[in-house]
Amino acid sequence: MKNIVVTGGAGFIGSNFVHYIVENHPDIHVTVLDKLTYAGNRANLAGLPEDRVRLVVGDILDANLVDELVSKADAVVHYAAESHNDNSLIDPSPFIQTNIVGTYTLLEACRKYDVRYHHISTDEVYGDLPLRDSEGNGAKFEPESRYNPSSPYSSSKASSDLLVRAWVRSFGLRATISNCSNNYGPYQHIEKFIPRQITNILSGIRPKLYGSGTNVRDWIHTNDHSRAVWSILNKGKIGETYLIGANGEKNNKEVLEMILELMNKSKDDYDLVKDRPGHDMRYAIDSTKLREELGWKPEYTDFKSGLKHTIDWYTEHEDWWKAEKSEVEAKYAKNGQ
Ligand code: NAD
Ligand code: TDX
Repeated sequence: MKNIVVTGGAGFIGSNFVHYIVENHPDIHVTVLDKLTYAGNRANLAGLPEDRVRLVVGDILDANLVDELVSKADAVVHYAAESHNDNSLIDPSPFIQTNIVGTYTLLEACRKYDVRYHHISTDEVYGDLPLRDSEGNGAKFEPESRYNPSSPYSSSKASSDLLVRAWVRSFGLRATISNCSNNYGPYQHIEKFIPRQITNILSGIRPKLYGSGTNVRDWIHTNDHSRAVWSILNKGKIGETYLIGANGEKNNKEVLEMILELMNKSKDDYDLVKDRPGHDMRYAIDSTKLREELGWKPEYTDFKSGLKHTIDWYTEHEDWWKAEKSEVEAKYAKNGQ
Protein backbone atom coordinates (compact mmCIF):
# COMPACT_ATOMS: atom_id res chain seq x y z
CA MET A 1 0.00 0.00 0.00
CA LYS A 2 1.60 3.27 -1.13
CA ASN A 3 -1.16 5.71 -2.13
CA ILE A 4 -4.10 6.27 0.17
CA VAL A 5 -7.08 8.52 -0.46
CA VAL A 6 -8.42 9.92 2.82
CA THR A 7 -11.83 11.53 2.42
CA GLY A 8 -12.71 14.17 5.01
CA GLY A 9 -9.01 14.48 5.84
CA ALA A 10 -9.37 18.20 6.65
CA GLY A 11 -11.89 17.51 9.41
CA PHE A 12 -11.29 16.60 13.06
CA ILE A 13 -10.65 12.85 13.02
CA GLY A 14 -9.56 12.57 9.37
CA SER A 15 -6.81 15.17 9.80
CA ASN A 16 -5.61 13.38 12.92
CA PHE A 17 -5.29 10.21 10.81
CA VAL A 18 -3.31 12.09 8.14
CA HIS A 19 -0.92 13.42 10.80
CA TYR A 20 -0.61 9.89 12.20
CA ILE A 21 0.36 8.49 8.76
CA VAL A 22 2.89 11.24 8.08
CA GLU A 23 4.53 10.76 11.47
CA ASN A 24 4.54 6.95 11.51
CA HIS A 25 4.52 5.60 7.95
CA PRO A 26 7.06 7.45 5.79
CA ASP A 27 6.45 5.30 2.71
CA ILE A 28 2.78 6.33 2.31
CA HIS A 29 1.47 9.17 0.14
CA VAL A 30 -1.90 10.61 1.15
CA THR A 31 -4.41 12.34 -1.11
CA VAL A 32 -7.02 14.13 0.98
CA LEU A 33 -10.38 14.60 -0.73
CA ASP A 34 -12.33 17.19 1.24
CA LYS A 35 -15.07 19.65 0.33
CA LEU A 36 -14.00 22.04 3.09
CA THR A 37 -17.52 22.46 4.44
CA TYR A 38 -17.97 24.57 7.60
CA ALA A 39 -16.30 21.61 9.44
CA GLY A 40 -13.27 21.26 7.17
CA ASN A 41 -10.23 23.45 7.63
CA ARG A 42 -6.99 23.69 5.63
CA ALA A 43 -5.25 24.74 8.83
CA ASN A 44 -5.74 21.19 10.16
CA LEU A 45 -3.17 20.02 7.59
CA ALA A 46 -0.81 22.98 7.86
CA GLY A 47 2.89 22.16 8.03
CA LEU A 48 2.58 18.67 6.53
CA PRO A 49 5.14 17.92 3.78
CA GLU A 50 3.74 18.68 0.31
CA ASP A 51 5.44 15.66 -1.24
CA ARG A 52 3.58 13.37 1.20
CA VAL A 53 0.13 15.00 1.44
CA ARG A 54 -1.98 16.53 -1.34
CA LEU A 55 -5.27 18.27 -0.59
CA VAL A 56 -7.87 18.02 -3.35
CA VAL A 57 -10.79 20.31 -2.56
CA GLY A 58 -13.85 18.52 -3.89
CA ASP A 59 -17.05 16.68 -3.15
CA ILE A 60 -17.36 12.91 -2.64
CA LEU A 61 -20.61 13.24 -4.62
CA ASP A 62 -18.59 14.25 -7.69
CA ALA A 63 -18.40 10.83 -9.39
CA ASN A 64 -15.87 11.94 -12.06
CA LEU A 65 -13.44 13.36 -9.50
CA VAL A 66 -13.88 10.33 -7.24
CA ASP A 67 -13.26 8.00 -10.19
CA GLU A 68 -10.07 9.82 -11.13
CA LEU A 69 -8.63 9.76 -7.59
CA VAL A 70 -9.67 6.20 -6.78
CA SER A 71 -8.22 4.89 -10.07
CA LYS A 72 -4.73 5.85 -8.80
CA ALA A 73 -5.20 4.69 -5.19
CA ASP A 74 -4.25 1.50 -3.37
CA ALA A 75 -6.77 2.19 -0.59
CA VAL A 76 -9.52 4.59 0.40
CA VAL A 77 -10.20 5.49 4.02
CA HIS A 78 -13.56 7.21 4.15
CA TYR A 79 -14.02 9.78 6.94
CA ALA A 80 -15.97 12.49 5.07
CA ALA A 81 -19.41 13.03 6.55
CA GLU A 82 -21.86 15.47 7.97
CA SER A 83 -21.09 14.57 11.57
CA HIS A 84 -23.23 16.59 13.99
CA ASN A 85 -26.47 15.17 15.41
CA ASP A 86 -27.90 18.58 16.31
CA ASN A 87 -27.45 19.83 12.72
CA SER A 88 -29.18 16.72 11.39
CA LEU A 89 -32.22 17.58 13.50
CA ILE A 90 -32.42 21.04 11.90
CA ASP A 91 -31.78 19.95 8.27
CA PRO A 92 -31.24 16.26 7.42
CA SER A 93 -30.73 16.88 3.70
CA PRO A 94 -26.90 17.15 3.52
CA PHE A 95 -26.65 14.08 5.78
CA ILE A 96 -28.58 12.00 3.26
CA GLN A 97 -26.52 13.33 0.35
CA THR A 98 -23.01 13.16 1.80
CA ASN A 99 -23.32 10.22 4.17
CA ILE A 100 -25.41 7.91 2.00
CA VAL A 101 -25.04 8.98 -1.66
CA GLY A 102 -21.43 10.07 -1.09
CA THR A 103 -20.55 6.65 0.33
CA TYR A 104 -22.31 4.98 -2.61
CA THR A 105 -20.20 7.06 -5.02
CA LEU A 106 -16.97 5.91 -3.34
CA LEU A 107 -18.08 2.28 -3.21
CA GLU A 108 -18.79 2.24 -6.92
CA ALA A 109 -15.36 3.65 -7.75
CA CYS A 110 -13.61 1.18 -5.41
CA ARG A 111 -15.58 -1.66 -7.00
CA LYS A 112 -14.59 -0.53 -10.51
CA TYR A 113 -10.86 -0.41 -9.71
CA ASP A 114 -10.82 -3.18 -7.05
CA VAL A 115 -9.44 -0.78 -4.44
CA ARG A 116 -9.25 -1.65 -0.73
CA TYR A 117 -11.84 0.40 1.18
CA HIS A 118 -12.11 1.19 4.88
CA HIS A 119 -15.33 2.72 6.15
CA ILE A 120 -15.31 4.98 9.21
CA SER A 121 -18.51 4.74 11.17
CA THR A 122 -19.92 5.35 14.61
CA ASP A 123 -21.28 3.41 17.58
CA GLU A 124 -24.48 5.44 17.19
CA VAL A 125 -25.68 3.06 14.45
CA TYR A 126 -26.60 0.66 17.28
CA GLY A 127 -28.93 3.17 18.95
CA ASP A 128 -28.50 3.59 22.69
CA LEU A 129 -28.24 1.52 25.86
CA PRO A 130 -29.94 1.92 29.25
CA LEU A 131 -27.88 3.47 32.05
CA ARG A 132 -25.87 1.01 34.18
CA ASP A 133 -27.79 -0.56 37.11
CA SER A 134 -27.17 0.29 40.78
CA GLU A 135 -24.28 -2.23 40.89
CA GLY A 136 -22.63 -0.60 37.88
CA ASN A 137 -23.48 -3.41 35.46
CA GLY A 138 -24.54 -2.63 31.94
CA ALA A 139 -24.62 -3.96 28.39
CA LYS A 140 -22.17 -2.81 25.70
CA PHE A 141 -22.38 -2.67 21.92
CA GLU A 142 -20.81 -5.63 20.10
CA PRO A 143 -20.17 -5.94 16.36
CA GLU A 144 -23.28 -8.11 15.96
CA SER A 145 -25.58 -5.82 18.00
CA ARG A 146 -28.78 -4.85 16.22
CA TYR A 147 -28.76 -1.66 14.16
CA ASN A 148 -31.23 0.75 15.74
CA PRO A 149 -30.20 4.37 14.97
CA SER A 150 -32.11 7.29 16.47
CA SER A 151 -31.26 10.50 14.61
CA PRO A 152 -31.05 11.53 10.95
CA TYR A 153 -27.25 11.57 11.42
CA SER A 154 -26.97 8.08 12.91
CA SER A 155 -29.50 6.58 10.50
CA SER A 156 -27.55 8.02 7.55
CA LYS A 157 -24.36 6.44 8.94
CA ALA A 158 -26.20 3.15 9.50
CA SER A 159 -27.43 3.26 5.89
CA SER A 160 -23.88 3.76 4.64
CA ASP A 161 -22.61 0.81 6.72
CA LEU A 162 -25.28 -1.41 5.18
CA LEU A 163 -24.27 -0.33 1.69
CA VAL A 164 -20.68 -1.36 2.48
CA ARG A 165 -21.82 -4.76 3.78
CA ALA A 166 -23.86 -5.29 0.60
CA TRP A 167 -20.95 -4.29 -1.68
CA VAL A 168 -18.73 -6.83 0.12
CA ARG A 169 -21.26 -9.62 -0.20
CA SER A 170 -22.62 -8.90 -3.69
CA PHE A 171 -19.52 -7.58 -5.45
CA GLY A 172 -16.63 -8.95 -3.38
CA LEU A 173 -15.46 -5.44 -2.46
CA ARG A 174 -12.36 -5.61 -0.24
CA ALA A 175 -13.80 -3.57 2.60
CA THR A 176 -13.77 -3.29 6.39
CA ILE A 177 -15.89 -1.16 8.72
CA SER A 178 -15.06 0.39 12.07
CA ASN A 179 -17.58 1.86 14.50
CA CYS A 180 -15.94 4.12 17.05
CA SER A 181 -17.21 5.85 20.17
CA ASN A 182 -17.04 9.60 20.94
CA ASN A 183 -13.67 11.13 20.05
CA TYR A 184 -11.99 14.03 21.82
CA GLY A 185 -8.75 15.93 21.25
CA PRO A 186 -7.41 18.95 19.32
CA TYR A 187 -9.01 20.24 16.08
CA GLN A 188 -12.56 19.15 17.01
CA HIS A 189 -15.16 21.60 15.73
CA ILE A 190 -16.50 23.89 18.47
CA GLU A 191 -20.09 22.80 17.83
CA LYS A 192 -19.28 19.50 19.62
CA PHE A 193 -19.75 19.03 23.38
CA ILE A 194 -16.22 19.20 24.81
CA PRO A 195 -14.81 22.02 22.62
CA ARG A 196 -18.05 23.97 22.92
CA GLN A 197 -17.78 24.03 26.71
CA ILE A 198 -14.04 24.81 26.74
CA THR A 199 -14.44 27.70 24.27
CA ASN A 200 -17.53 28.94 26.12
CA ILE A 201 -15.48 29.27 29.29
CA LEU A 202 -12.63 30.91 27.37
CA SER A 203 -15.18 33.37 25.87
CA GLY A 204 -16.90 34.21 29.16
CA ILE A 205 -20.06 32.24 28.24
CA ARG A 206 -21.59 29.76 30.70
CA PRO A 207 -21.33 26.10 29.53
CA LYS A 208 -24.59 24.49 28.35
CA LEU A 209 -25.65 21.02 29.47
CA TYR A 210 -28.57 19.32 27.68
CA GLY A 211 -31.40 17.92 29.83
CA SER A 212 -30.11 16.74 33.19
CA GLY A 213 -26.63 15.76 31.95
CA THR A 214 -27.02 12.07 32.83
CA ASN A 215 -26.46 10.83 29.26
CA VAL A 216 -23.32 8.71 29.01
CA ARG A 217 -20.72 8.82 26.23
CA ASP A 218 -17.73 6.44 25.88
CA TRP A 219 -14.78 8.79 25.27
CA ILE A 220 -11.67 7.88 23.28
CA HIS A 221 -8.73 10.09 22.33
CA THR A 222 -8.66 10.63 18.57
CA ASN A 223 -4.99 9.45 18.37
CA ASP A 224 -6.08 6.04 19.66
CA HIS A 225 -8.81 5.98 17.00
CA SER A 226 -6.21 6.66 14.26
CA ARG A 227 -3.94 3.84 15.47
CA ALA A 228 -6.90 1.47 15.48
CA VAL A 229 -7.89 2.41 11.92
CA TRP A 230 -4.34 1.80 10.73
CA SER A 231 -4.37 -1.70 12.31
CA ILE A 232 -7.70 -2.55 10.68
CA LEU A 233 -6.61 -1.24 7.29
CA ASN A 234 -3.49 -3.41 7.38
CA LYS A 235 -4.46 -6.46 9.44
CA GLY A 236 -8.28 -6.47 9.49
CA LYS A 237 -10.22 -9.30 7.88
CA ILE A 238 -12.13 -8.31 4.73
CA GLY A 239 -15.87 -8.01 5.33
CA GLU A 240 -15.50 -7.62 9.09
CA THR A 241 -16.75 -4.93 11.46
CA TYR A 242 -14.49 -3.76 14.31
CA LEU A 243 -15.69 -1.72 17.26
CA ILE A 244 -13.24 0.89 18.58
CA GLY A 245 -13.52 2.06 22.18
CA ALA A 246 -11.32 2.71 25.20
CA ASN A 247 -13.60 1.96 28.19
CA GLY A 248 -14.12 5.70 28.66
CA GLU A 249 -17.72 5.88 29.87
CA LYS A 250 -18.63 9.16 31.61
CA ASN A 251 -21.85 11.08 31.89
CA ASN A 252 -21.97 14.58 30.43
CA LYS A 253 -22.26 16.24 33.84
CA GLU A 254 -19.08 14.50 35.06
CA VAL A 255 -17.19 15.62 31.94
CA LEU A 256 -18.40 19.19 32.28
CA GLU A 257 -17.50 19.30 35.98
CA MET A 258 -14.02 18.04 35.11
CA ILE A 259 -13.62 20.79 32.48
CA LEU A 260 -14.79 23.43 34.99
CA GLU A 261 -12.38 22.15 37.64
CA LEU A 262 -9.43 22.06 35.21
CA MET A 263 -10.27 25.63 34.15
CA ASN A 264 -10.50 26.85 37.75
CA LYS A 265 -14.25 27.46 37.70
CA SER A 266 -16.86 26.49 40.23
CA LYS A 267 -18.42 23.03 39.62
CA ASP A 268 -21.92 24.48 39.20
CA ASP A 269 -21.02 27.36 36.90
CA TYR A 270 -23.14 26.17 33.93
CA ASP A 271 -26.69 26.30 32.51
CA LEU A 272 -29.06 23.40 32.02
CA VAL A 273 -30.69 23.89 28.60
CA LYS A 274 -33.33 22.25 26.43
CA ASP A 275 -32.64 18.58 25.80
CA ARG A 276 -31.82 17.18 22.34
CA PRO A 277 -34.94 15.53 20.81
CA GLY A 278 -34.51 11.73 20.78
CA HIS A 279 -31.30 12.13 22.83
CA ASP A 280 -29.48 8.78 23.06
CA MET A 281 -29.04 7.81 26.73
CA ARG A 282 -25.84 5.78 26.82
CA TYR A 283 -23.16 4.44 24.46
CA ALA A 284 -20.60 1.80 25.48
CA ILE A 285 -18.25 -0.21 23.29
CA ASP A 286 -16.97 -3.74 23.69
CA SER A 287 -13.68 -3.60 21.76
CA THR A 288 -12.54 -7.16 22.61
CA LYS A 289 -12.41 -8.23 18.95
CA LEU A 290 -10.08 -5.37 17.98
CA ARG A 291 -7.86 -5.95 21.01
CA GLU A 292 -7.65 -9.75 20.71
CA GLU A 293 -7.52 -10.17 16.93
CA LEU A 294 -5.41 -7.15 16.00
CA GLY A 295 -3.51 -6.47 19.24
CA TRP A 296 -4.67 -2.83 19.53
CA LYS A 297 -5.00 -1.13 22.88
CA PRO A 298 -5.52 2.53 23.77
CA GLU A 299 -2.56 4.64 24.89
CA TYR A 300 -4.63 7.50 26.32
CA THR A 301 -6.05 5.77 29.39
CA ASP A 302 -6.06 8.84 31.67
CA PHE A 303 -9.08 10.85 30.52
CA LYS A 304 -8.43 13.77 32.84
CA SER A 305 -4.92 14.24 31.52
CA GLY A 306 -6.14 13.97 27.87
CA LEU A 307 -8.82 16.53 28.67
CA LYS A 308 -6.25 18.85 30.24
CA HIS A 309 -4.13 18.71 27.04
CA THR A 310 -7.24 19.40 24.98
CA ILE A 311 -8.10 22.43 27.12
CA ASP A 312 -4.51 23.67 26.73
CA TRP A 313 -4.75 23.26 22.94
CA TYR A 314 -7.95 25.36 22.66
CA THR A 315 -6.47 27.93 25.02
CA GLU A 316 -3.34 28.24 22.87
CA HIS A 317 -5.17 28.13 19.50
CA GLU A 318 -7.79 30.84 19.83
CA ASP A 319 -7.00 31.88 16.25
CA TRP A 320 -8.24 28.44 15.10
CA TRP A 321 -11.75 28.81 16.59
CA LYS A 322 -12.44 32.42 17.61
CA ALA A 323 -13.85 33.68 14.29
CA GLU A 324 -16.61 31.04 14.28
CA LYS A 325 -17.61 31.21 17.92
CA SER A 326 -20.40 33.78 17.79
CA GLU A 327 -22.05 32.17 14.75
CA VAL A 328 -22.02 28.71 16.38
CA GLU A 329 -23.49 30.07 19.61
CA ALA A 330 -26.13 32.12 17.76
CA LYS A 331 -27.31 28.93 16.03
CA TYR A 332 -27.58 27.12 19.37
CA ALA A 333 -29.33 30.09 21.01
CA LYS A 334 -31.96 30.11 18.25
CA ASN A 335 -32.66 26.50 19.19
CA GLY A 336 -32.89 27.21 22.94
CA GLN A 337 -29.58 25.48 23.59
P1 NAD B 1 -15.94 16.59 10.99
O1 NAD B 1 -17.30 17.16 10.79
O2 NAD B 1 -14.98 17.26 11.89
O3 NAD B 1 -15.21 16.44 9.56
C1 NAD B 1 -15.88 16.01 8.41
C2 NAD B 1 -15.02 16.36 7.20
O4 NAD B 1 -15.69 15.88 6.01
C3 NAD B 1 -14.83 17.87 6.99
O5 NAD B 1 -13.48 18.16 6.71
C4 NAD B 1 -15.73 18.21 5.82
O6 NAD B 1 -15.27 19.30 5.05
C5 NAD B 1 -15.69 16.91 5.02
N1 NAD B 1 -16.86 16.72 4.16
C6 NAD B 1 -18.18 16.85 4.51
N2 NAD B 1 -18.96 16.63 3.45
C7 NAD B 1 -18.15 16.34 2.40
C8 NAD B 1 -18.37 16.00 1.05
N3 NAD B 1 -19.61 15.92 0.54
N4 NAD B 1 -17.30 15.74 0.26
C9 NAD B 1 -16.03 15.83 0.76
N5 NAD B 1 -15.75 16.15 2.03
C10 NAD B 1 -16.80 16.40 2.85
O7 NAD B 1 -16.20 15.08 11.44
P2 NAD B 1 -15.37 14.13 12.43
O8 NAD B 1 -15.89 14.31 13.79
O9 NAD B 1 -13.94 14.27 12.14
O10 NAD B 1 -15.88 12.71 11.91
C11 NAD B 1 -15.20 12.04 10.85
C12 NAD B 1 -15.84 10.68 10.64
O11 NAD B 1 -15.78 9.92 11.82
C13 NAD B 1 -17.32 10.76 10.26
O12 NAD B 1 -17.57 9.76 9.28
C14 NAD B 1 -18.04 10.43 11.55
O13 NAD B 1 -19.29 9.84 11.31
C15 NAD B 1 -17.07 9.45 12.19
N6 NAD B 1 -17.11 9.37 13.65
C16 NAD B 1 -16.99 10.50 14.42
C17 NAD B 1 -16.95 10.39 15.81
C18 NAD B 1 -16.78 11.61 16.70
O14 NAD B 1 -16.76 11.48 17.90
N7 NAD B 1 -16.63 12.81 16.15
C19 NAD B 1 -17.05 9.13 16.41
C20 NAD B 1 -17.17 8.00 15.60
C21 NAD B 1 -17.19 8.12 14.22
O1 TDX C 1 -23.73 21.89 24.20
C1 TDX C 1 -23.90 20.67 24.33
N1 TDX C 1 -24.36 20.19 25.52
C2 TDX C 1 -24.57 18.88 25.74
O2 TDX C 1 -24.98 18.49 26.85
C3 TDX C 1 -23.62 19.73 23.26
C4 TDX C 1 -23.12 20.23 21.94
C5 TDX C 1 -23.82 18.39 23.52
N2 TDX C 1 -24.30 17.97 24.72
C6 TDX C 1 -24.44 16.52 24.97
C7 TDX C 1 -25.13 15.71 23.90
C8 TDX C 1 -24.44 14.36 24.00
O3 TDX C 1 -25.05 13.58 25.02
O4 TDX C 1 -23.10 15.99 25.02
C9 TDX C 1 -23.02 14.69 24.44
C10 TDX C 1 -22.02 14.71 23.28
O5 TDX C 1 -22.59 15.52 22.25
P1 TDX C 1 -21.88 15.71 20.81
O6 TDX C 1 -20.51 16.25 21.01
O7 TDX C 1 -22.82 16.44 19.95
O8 TDX C 1 -21.67 14.20 20.34
P2 TDX C 1 -22.70 12.98 20.05
O9 TDX C 1 -24.04 13.46 19.68
O10 TDX C 1 -22.54 12.00 21.18
O11 TDX C 1 -22.00 12.37 18.71
C11 TDX C 1 -20.58 12.29 18.61
O12 TDX C 1 -20.12 10.97 18.80
C12 TDX C 1 -20.45 10.03 17.81
C13 TDX C 1 -20.11 12.80 17.24
O13 TDX C 1 -20.56 14.13 17.04
C14 TDX C 1 -20.58 11.90 16.14
O14 TDX C 1 -20.04 12.33 14.89
C15 TDX C 1 -20.12 10.50 16.42
O15 TDX C 1 -20.65 9.61 15.48
